[in-house]
This record gives sequence, C-alpha cells and structure tokens, in this order.
Amino acid sequence: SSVGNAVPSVSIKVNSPNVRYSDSAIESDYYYDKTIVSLDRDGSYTAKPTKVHYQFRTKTNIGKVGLMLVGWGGNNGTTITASVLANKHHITWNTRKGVQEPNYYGSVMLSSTVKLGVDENGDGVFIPFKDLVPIANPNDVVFGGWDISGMKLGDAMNRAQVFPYDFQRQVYDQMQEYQPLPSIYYPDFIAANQGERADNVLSGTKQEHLEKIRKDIRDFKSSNGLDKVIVLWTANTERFSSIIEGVNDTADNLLKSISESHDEVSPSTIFAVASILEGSPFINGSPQNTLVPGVIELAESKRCFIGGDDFKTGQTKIKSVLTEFLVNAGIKPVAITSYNHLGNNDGYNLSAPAQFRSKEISKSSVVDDMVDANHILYKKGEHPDHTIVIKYVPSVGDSKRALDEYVSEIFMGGLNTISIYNTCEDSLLASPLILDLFMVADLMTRVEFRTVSNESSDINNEKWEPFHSVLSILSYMLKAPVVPPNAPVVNALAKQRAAMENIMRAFIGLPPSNDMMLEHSAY
Ligand code: NAI
Ligand code: DG6
Repeated sequence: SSVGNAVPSVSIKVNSPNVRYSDSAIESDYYYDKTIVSLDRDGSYTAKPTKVHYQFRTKTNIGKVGLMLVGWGGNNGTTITASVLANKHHITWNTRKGVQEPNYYGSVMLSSTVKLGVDENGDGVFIPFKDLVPIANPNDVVFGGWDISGMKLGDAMNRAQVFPYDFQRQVYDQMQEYQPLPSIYYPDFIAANQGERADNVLSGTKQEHLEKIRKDIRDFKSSNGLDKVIVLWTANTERFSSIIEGVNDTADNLLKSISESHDEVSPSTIFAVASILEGSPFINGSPQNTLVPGVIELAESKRCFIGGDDFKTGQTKIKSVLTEFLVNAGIKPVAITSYNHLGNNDGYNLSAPAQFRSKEISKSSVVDDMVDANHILYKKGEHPDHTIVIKYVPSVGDSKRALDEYVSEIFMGGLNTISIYNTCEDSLLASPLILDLFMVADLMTRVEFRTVSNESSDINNEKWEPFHSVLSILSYMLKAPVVPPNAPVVNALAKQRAAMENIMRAFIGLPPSNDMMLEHSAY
C-alpha cells in the first residue's frame, strides 16, 4: 500500500506451485534447511543437511489498527505522533537550508529495500522491505496512549525540543487535540526527579490500575472502531524488578501479587498484563525487565504477543555491527568503552543510579553472541572489557553524544584502536523504530504456520498455530532481545535483519536471500 509521498510502493506476486493466493490470505509451502551437527567419538563433527516442511498462512486484510503508547507525552511519543501527522498530511517546513519534506528515514520497513531476486541479466531487483508482505500503513494508524504528565501533545512536543520551530508551528493545533490518559505512577520505579511532571496519575490499588488500563484499551478500540490495538512502552526507564518466587515467577503468582498491590510489581508490568488480558500485543521499548517470568507465562497461556527490551538506536547499532565485523575478521576486541551524554528527560531520569543500572544492563549484553561464537579468539567465559557511562548534560538536549573506543588485538600481538564520535539526535533515531516494532508485531498477529510433527505425518492434517508469544523477530530493533525460553539470543545486527527478511520471504514461499551470485560464475 502507498505510504503518502514518502515511500514508494510496488506490488509483487510469487509465481510458484508453493504459493497460493486467496481473497483473504497468502499460503506458502516452505522447506526450511537446517544442518544438524553431531560430535563423533573420534572428536570429529558430522554435519547432516535436513529439510523441514512448513506451511505459512498470512492474512492480507490488515483492518484498522491502533497504537497506544505508554509515555505518549515524552520525546519519542510526541516525535512519532507528529511525524506521522506530517507524513500523512504532507506537511513541509522551512529550515535554513530550504524546504524539508517529511519522510520515514530510519524505519527499516519503510525506508530500506530488500533484494527480491534478479532480472534476466542477473542484476538485483530491489523492493521496499514493507512490500514483501502486507504491512500496515503507518499513515492509517490511530494513535492513543497514557502519560503521567497530562500535558497536551502540542505543548509536550514543544517541551521535547526535538523539532524546529517551523515544524512545531504547523502541527501544533493537530497535536494539541491529543491528551494522554492518566497513568500508573509508582515513584519507587523511576527517578525521583520525574515527580515534577507527574500530574496525571491514577489513584487506587494495583488491581484497580490493571482494570482501568484494560478498560482504556477496550474503550480506545471501540470508540475508534479498531480491529486491533498494539501497546508499546516508551515511558521512562524503570528500575529492575526483583524476581521473587511466589511473586512474579508465574502467571498466577503475578496476578495474585497485583491483586495484593505487591510492591515489586512495576507500572510497566501492569501495562503488559493488561495488554495481554485484552489480547493486545505489548512491546517494551525500555531496558527494565517488564517481561518478568510471570508475564511471559501469561502471554504464552493467552497466545498473545510480547516483545522487548529497549529500542536499539545509534550507539548500540554501531556496536553490534562493528563488533561483528571485528570478530568475524578474526580480530579480537579486548576493550569496548562507551560514554554518552545527553540532556533530554530520558537523560534526566537515567541520572539516578537504579535507572542507569537498567540501561547499563541492556547496553552491556549486545556483543555476547559474537564473542561466544568465536572460540579461536576467546576462551570459554572470556569477554572483552565492556564499560558503559551515561551522563546528564542539560545543554545538549536531545542531541545525544556517544563516544566509543574499541581496542582490539590484531596480528602477532599488535593493537588496533578505533574511536567513534556519534551525534545521535536520539529521538529522531528511536521514533521510527516504534513504527517498525508496530508493523512487524501487527504482521505477526496475521500469520499462522504448521509443520510436520514427524517424518511420516501429512502436513495438511496438522493444526495451524501462531508463532511463539515472545517475538524474537523484533530483535533488530531492540538492544536486549527477549526470546522464547531456551532460544539463543542473536545480537549481531546483520543476522537479525536477515532473520526478519528471510522469515518474511518464507511467508511468500521464497528461499532465503543470499549473495552467492552463482549466475555470474560461469564463462
Ligand atoms: P522521555 O522521558 O522524553 O519520555 C518518557 C515519558 O514517559 C515522559 O513523558 C514521562 O512523563 C512518561 N512516563 C513515565 N512513567 C510513566 C508511566 N508509568 N506511565 C505513563 N507515562 C510515564 O523519554 P524518551 O526519550 O521518549 O524515551 C522513552 C524511553 O525509551 C526511555 O526509557 C528510554 O530510555 C527509551 N529509549 C529511548 C531512546 C531514544 O533514543 N530516545 C532509545 C532507546 C531507548
Ligand atoms: C543514554 O544512553 C540514553 C539512552 O536512552 C539511549 O539514548 C538509548 O538507549 C539509545 O542507545 P543506543 O545505544 O541504542 O544508541
């Protein structure tokens, strides 16, 4: 579908006996190639290629979808809402360089392309990522949400100081029509300095809060005539919750703890539980452990989607690319030292130790899989030194500065040092990820699959199932991806993107993308 003036659209049809189109769905047969490796007695490996038959069914009717943001009045919440308005109504604004057009740069779905295949000359044919499969149009999304600050969105956008004046001026009136719903405020979970803006908060017990948020979702859905609502946390970083046996370790215990207003249940966990109980996918864009074991179990039992944690924007994206390059080049990073300073409300909140600690944890895990995969460079359990520093410098505003030093051991004991200075424009990098998370999560609500339960079973007799509730397909957009229990976490950015692309290709019966270029290898 066309996304205003900003994103071109193409339509594709797969010509294959493995793909069937109906009025309401695309069905594909897909053979998943796996290499099963076993360790033999003599210490050698045997690798056995196998194929597993899958069928995917993707509903093509997207319907009317709503996106409710927790923390709607913050920098990300106002930036994405105003940007969608600008794209939808094609609002341009004057800058000192001339007229700026709205766009969706920074959204992998909307502004990057994938190679569909090759033409008769063997040249790549590239299409917008979003056109591989039917994806919701962000310009049609209905926005809503909550904030502990009751400021209307026009004023909140101006408070964020992300956009230039001529832009603010033009979207202000439309933004001012939006006002966040009152939210849950437990001062113990976010920095004390956030108390200054907490003028829109719910009173009552945790059980009452849960019921009120559930009702908000239902009311938003019915008053806007929506088919589906997705809820996304882009509110302040909370402290970690302690995982306590009997409190938040199982779905039943968590629900009981909410009914008893247990201290260790955070606002974000209540939002997650409310969303799941309403059948709305919930995504956590902040680093804290909202998705405690009880939330995961509840999502599994209700077959509702959840995803997290923490938007991955500037510094961490570069880190997961650079470290992958170094380690895959056979170079050994021994120290990664990351500083950043910023002056927005996120930085203000992160200046408190417990909230900084949540961010430190999510920023620290992002190279683990690459290090663990190379036993030539790293002994078991060995890791590079990895240091994270964040400082609040008000004058920098939203223009976060990220300084990183990578020291690596190279050939014959030499050392290589790479130093990076990155001006992030934080909310402009983070906000398009909200759309990507939303679009992919919505897609997954429309996909079912089935596979053969044993070698001799007939796939057509198997049951259609949704994907696992924990959406690891969202990993590309997240710093510390939460994955299904016992599944490995992939941090390397190129692998995360390839997974997303190849899973969507499977939905339309196409093989994984590769760059073998064999068609160019013959004389
Ligand atoms: P922000 O501080 O501008 O906005 C957060 C909003 O959440 C505020 O308006 C605040 O009043 C509200 N809030 C706090 N507790 C709430 C609650 N319980 N219910 C409803 N609203 C609540 O922060 P920003 O920059 O928008 O970031 C949001 C989150 O996303 C933060 O946790 C941040 O660490 C995370 N993040 C931000 C990135 C960025 O580049 N901007 C990148 C990665 C993650
Ligand atoms: C300071 O680190 C503020 C944070 O909220 C980051 O801006 C955010 O987590 C994005 O970090 P990164 O590492 O993905 O650029």
